Amino acid sequence: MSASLPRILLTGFDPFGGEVINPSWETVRALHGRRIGGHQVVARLLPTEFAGSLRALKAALRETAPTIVLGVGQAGGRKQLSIERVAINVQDARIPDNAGAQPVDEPVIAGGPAAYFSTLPIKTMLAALHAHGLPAEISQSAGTYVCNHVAYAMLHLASKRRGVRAGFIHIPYLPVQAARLRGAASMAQADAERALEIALRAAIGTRIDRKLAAGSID
Ligand code: PCA
Repeated sequence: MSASLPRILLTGFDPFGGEVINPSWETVRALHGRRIGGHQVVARLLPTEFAGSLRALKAALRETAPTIVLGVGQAGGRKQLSIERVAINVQDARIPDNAGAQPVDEPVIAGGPAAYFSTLPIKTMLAALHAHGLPAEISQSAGTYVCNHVAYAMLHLASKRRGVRAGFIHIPYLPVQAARLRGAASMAQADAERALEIALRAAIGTRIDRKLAAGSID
């Protein structure tokens, strides 16, 4: 790690739910060490576990002292890259996590606010992706599984550190996963890597987000 450059912490997850790879880790590990917009990227793997992910996240934050934290996760079935707007203070697991835990209707942080909004300029990031011909959307829910859990905790921890901005992006399956799943949407790893780089560059260069309609009615 360069001592002089500000750092971006990028996190990805290990495989879960019967998969043998997770596109989030494959993508962020490929960006590890890259320089983006005068920042150095540091990638860290988080386990797909409610408790373990937060332990690993806290250690990574301590170790890297980033100015930007971007969590990345797999959202199997989504058709395009999803920039998450919000993380909510709930854990409601449809399947057990990789440690066998299956919390239902528990808070991520007892006594914490109901939700945190991303502190990255999500609309500017979206517009940058579209301008580069990459399919992306704003997502109004990061779910209630480990990704939402990590996104909420990141935003909670970042809210206590001056000058630290945080957000979360879900990416679709990789083609190699979709080939087995017959009909599932996918995004090539090279596109996902390029998309994260473009989104991060947009985030670094923008303090005040633009207003751009990207809501949903469902
Ligand atoms: N996706 C899961 C957890 C780990 C991952 O990559 C989720 O969306 O919650």
